[in-house]
Amino acid sequence: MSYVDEVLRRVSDKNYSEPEFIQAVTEVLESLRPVIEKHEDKYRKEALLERLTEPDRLVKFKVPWVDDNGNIQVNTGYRVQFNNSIGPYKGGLRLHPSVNTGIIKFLGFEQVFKNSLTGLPIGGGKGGSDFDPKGKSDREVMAFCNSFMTELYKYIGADCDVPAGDIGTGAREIGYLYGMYKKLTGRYEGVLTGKGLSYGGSLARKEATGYGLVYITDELLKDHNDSLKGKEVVVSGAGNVAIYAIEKATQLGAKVLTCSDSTGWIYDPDGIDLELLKEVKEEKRERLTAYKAKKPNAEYYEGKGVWSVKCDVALPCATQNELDLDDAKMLVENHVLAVCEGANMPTTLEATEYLKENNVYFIPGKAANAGGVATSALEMSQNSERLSWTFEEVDSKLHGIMTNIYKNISDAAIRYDCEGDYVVGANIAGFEKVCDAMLSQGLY
Ligand code: NDP
Ligand code: 2IT
Repeated sequence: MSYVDEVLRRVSDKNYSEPEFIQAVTEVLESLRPVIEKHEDKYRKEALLERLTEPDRLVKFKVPWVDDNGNIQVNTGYRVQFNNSIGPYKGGLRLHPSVNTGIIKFLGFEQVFKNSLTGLPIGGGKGGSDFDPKGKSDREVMAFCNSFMTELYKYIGADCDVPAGDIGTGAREIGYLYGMYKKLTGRYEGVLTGKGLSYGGSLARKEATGYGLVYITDELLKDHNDSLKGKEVVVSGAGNVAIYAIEKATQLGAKVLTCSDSTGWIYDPDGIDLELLKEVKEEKRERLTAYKAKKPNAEYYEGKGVWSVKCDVALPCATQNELDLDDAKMLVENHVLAVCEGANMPTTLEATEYLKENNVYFIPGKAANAGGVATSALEMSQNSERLSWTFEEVDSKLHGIMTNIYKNISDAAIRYDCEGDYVVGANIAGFEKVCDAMLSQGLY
């Protein structure tokens, strides 16, 4: 049996109750076949793939807090420190009821390759909790964050592990977490990113993931003698990534027709009204029905459905496995040109295969959404030198990083005779640096 098959079987057997983790590992190892085959004996002897697919450590802890009715609630907190061979662990904290060990491990594993692709010195980590911030008062969110940090602070630090935002964790949550970290340790350091601008945050971090996604999408189209200008774009999600992807796509001359949340979706024939969307989601934390109420010309539908809308470019920006084979078939039938992932692993393995077979350009999340964590690393640099850069400075560095990622994943695919396969390109380009660093540092 080939080394890749051996390790895939081992990972599936060992982690049988973690389907998302198995899915993420399968996608990466399948792409790495040509690289591994070249050095099969050496890598097997080094147990390189076993070491790569086993996190350095995973902490799981109790998070008790008191709700507004005086009742005690108990959630589970997680932090996975997956691989720090190229830099301190870095990755977000997800607060969503669906969070479990397998979800956190899949996200941590993806983060290792994504962070490598940024070209910056950051390793891979992820964390979170099954706590749901939706519908909670600010006081309840603070009570949860305080309790979460009283355990998490033992494992993190500016030079060791630097968490940030993800689903359900935005500026409000990062602020409460930072306050408690400071109180517990007495240290004012860049231990979290996505901080507010008044206490060490970076300009353009809020916009970075969505902007970066659109920069790389535009780069892809330009490489194929096209551009985003005049394109019709379908976006899923209505959170941090979706909002700033809509903003940048609109600035570059595209028309964004949709957005969605977990209860329904909007089709706006005039193009999504960004100011209204920000008011509904960022300020008032409302459902998308509030968008429809203020914009009668838009259509609102319950459930999922954005992939049925005819478009040139699709940007999934909500959550994992939100774009399945049936959705891919609808997109292909409607002649979609490109699918670029703003979320982490939003496209199922079958849907990805179908899109690629039908010549749809496809950029996987670990490359397409890397602008967020890259800008987090820029926030860490600013904190270390105790300076703040301007919006333009950070944004232009972000643009440069995304252009570079596109070039690297495109070149890696060409080197392995897979021109245009950006999944293979991203996995190989991300892997090469981590592999080299792991082998250089010996067994640890
Ligand atoms: P937010 O919490 O800001 O927004 C998430 C959006 O997706 C909301 O509209 C939410 O709807 C929707 N959503 C979440 N879960 C589901 C679900 N199970 N079914 C349907 N809709 C869902 O998160 P972000 O925008 O930060 O994150 C979106 C994606 O991007 C995630 O996959 C995240 O891992 C990834 N990502 C985020 C980065 C960042 O910098 N924030 C960086 C790189 C990747 P509702 O409010 O109704 O739950
Ligand atoms: O998935 C991701 O890359 C993030 N949620 C951002 C992580 C970070 O450290 O900024």
